[in-house]
Amino acid sequence: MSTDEKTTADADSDGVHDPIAALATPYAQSAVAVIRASGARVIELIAPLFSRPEKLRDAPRYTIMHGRFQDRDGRTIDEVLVNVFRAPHSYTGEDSVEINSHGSLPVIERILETLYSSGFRPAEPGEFTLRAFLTGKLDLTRAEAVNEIIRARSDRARSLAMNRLGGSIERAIDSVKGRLVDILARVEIQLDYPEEDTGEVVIPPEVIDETIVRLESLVATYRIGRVYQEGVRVAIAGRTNAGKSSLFNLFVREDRSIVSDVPGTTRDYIEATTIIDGVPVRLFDTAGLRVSEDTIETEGVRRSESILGAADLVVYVVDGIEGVVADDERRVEQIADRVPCVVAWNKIDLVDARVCPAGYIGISAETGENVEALRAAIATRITPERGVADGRPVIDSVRQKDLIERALAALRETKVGVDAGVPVDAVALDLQEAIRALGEITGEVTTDDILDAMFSGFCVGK
Ligand SMILES: Nc1nc2c(ncn2[C@@H]2O[C@H](COP(=O)(O)OP(=O)(O)OP(=O)(O)O)[C@@H](O)[C@H]2O)c(=O)[nH]1
Ligand SMILES: [Mg+2]
Repeated sequence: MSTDEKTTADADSDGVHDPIAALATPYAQSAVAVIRASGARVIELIAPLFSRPEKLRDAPRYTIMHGRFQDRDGRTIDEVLVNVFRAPHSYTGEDSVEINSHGSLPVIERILETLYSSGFRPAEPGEFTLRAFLTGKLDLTRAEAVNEIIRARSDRARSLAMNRLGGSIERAIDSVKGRLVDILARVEIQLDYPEEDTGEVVIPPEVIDETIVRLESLVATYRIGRVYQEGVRVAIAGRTNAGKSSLFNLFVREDRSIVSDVPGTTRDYIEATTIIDGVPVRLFDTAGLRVSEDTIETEGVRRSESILGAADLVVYVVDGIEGVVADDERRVEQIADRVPCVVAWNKIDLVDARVCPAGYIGISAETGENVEALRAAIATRITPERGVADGRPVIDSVRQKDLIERALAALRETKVGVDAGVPVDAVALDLQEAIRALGEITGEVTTDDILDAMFSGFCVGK
């Protein structure tokens, strides 16, 4: 290990227990605000600022107390609830205090000022969670999951992050790593004590193969994690007057886009977000695709084409009254060449649904008839490996993905070496590299730079 690396055991020697405090709720007027403090001597430092100092000092492991929070001159700032969590029974693993005050901006400011002039310093983003990691309460995958829950943009993303917070990634990595460590240990004994007759130590190729398969399937889940977190871009396209804006409004449940019987109503694209089957969707209504003399409309069509170019899925709407024309066929073909495309046959309230061409989903954007079927068709195309994601660890961190890939590269090298009969000491280096990369995922081995990069993406107060 190089000198700037640390393990969880170093937390004390690094002096990370200095008292920190921060607002954990938004800086805005609200019913209640939560101010969080953690570190050495927090209870001692806060006691003189509370109307019942002795009670606070004597509070057992987790206690809620009602009283007044005061400035250093004993003037009451607000009536508060103070929650005491004694180490190690706290989020950070240190002594911690949470002050629930009224969610008033002057109250929040005065309490923070008082804390900052009484021995606390403002916490850095993610510093409470960093401490939880340093005191061994959370490994890095769970620490990342905390941030992923906060940032979840759909219920599905939340549930996948909860699964990670429960340790699914940590367990998956540890179980893979454990087997590699066993092999390496035997190899190292042989290298360190060549005079001992340990028998010939071989790296079992089947274990390497199996580990590669397991890591490959874990890394493949990154795509699933991303879709649920970042969402997808869905564009509604079609000729003018097909009913694109009507459908757009139906999906976003409000009259966002202007609907009229004048062809060329939508001249620029309109964007809104919605959720389809747990996936956050950026939905785009586009200008009807047609050749126009009007320069503004032509520009709108150009923009719409570029939106279509960047979409992950296109819903192509045909006006059922006019039917599918050659222009539609050409465009659908062009689009489907590049991205998944769902085709809808609109206005079935006016036309006989039986004439709906094969492959098209007959809908009415006006009455909402059969729009659920369209929604379901969109869902199956945008939610990847739906069943697969259930209960299985799904990664959502580029850091974890990169490290798994690093471990995989090292294991593939190991395999090449083993297959070619390379001496075991040379192969051991690749194996060590794989173990090291896996250890970085959970944070067993880490550096300040890695931690800084990771926790700076957190909210202050978390
Ligand atoms: N009866 C009926 N009318 C519809 C339906 N969908 C849309 N319309 C009508 O068709 C006309 C065009 O609808 P829009 O949603 O503005 O069509 P658009 O595709 O956005 O048109 P442009 O923006 O001009 O390209 C409006 O008068 C809508 O009320 C439908 O399912 N049934
Ligand atoms: Mg429109």
